Amino acid sequence: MKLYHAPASPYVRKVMVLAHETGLLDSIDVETVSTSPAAPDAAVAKANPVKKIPALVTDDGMALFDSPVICEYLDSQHDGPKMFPAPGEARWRALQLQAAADGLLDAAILIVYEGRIRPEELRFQPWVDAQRSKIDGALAALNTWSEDFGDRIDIGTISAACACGYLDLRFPDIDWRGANRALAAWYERFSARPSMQATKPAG
Ligand code: GSF
Repeated sequence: MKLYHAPASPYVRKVMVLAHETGLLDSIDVETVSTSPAAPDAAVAKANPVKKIPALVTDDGMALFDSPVICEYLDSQHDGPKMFPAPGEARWRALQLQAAADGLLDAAILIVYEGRIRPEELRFQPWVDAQRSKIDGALAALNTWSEDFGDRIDIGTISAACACGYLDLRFPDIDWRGANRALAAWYERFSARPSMQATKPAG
């Protein structure tokens, strides 16, 4: 399988952490690309009409996106403990957690692009503030839920960890730990996992 990849992408990291946890890493050929709304990568655009990474091309030529779909596909390709629980309460909790973490990342990425792509004179602070409010709301939910995470490893906790790691990478000025102590304590333990250490983005 070919994975279109960028080391700093938190959504790509979700896929890579799951691949580590499920023993699928050796079956994935990683192709590192650089893509942005202002300069989409042509190969990515062939695999994903939305022109975003991660995008996966399976061994039988199927092009899959976005990270939830790619992660669920990978989870169908191994015989170990599943990262997507079977239908029922545990599954809905894991998918709900993934959705909150992805929503945090979606808001964070929009702030990054506002600053990286939009010319300074066109930037709109109320827009940035609105995205920051979404990040804070998602963090509060993750913090509440994290009290029951225990040692759970599934698509939800993987997504939550990648979201926390992204804030450290791109928003070092946000002290998310101060207002979310339960989440911070959980993340301290979870981020020590080999799968997290092996996929830690360079600063
Ligand atoms: C979001 C991926 C995404 O925004 C997913 O995979 O879950 N819902 C998707 N990827 C960014 C790169 S990143 O910063 O993670 C991306 O491809 N941006 C390029 C663009 O054109 O938006």
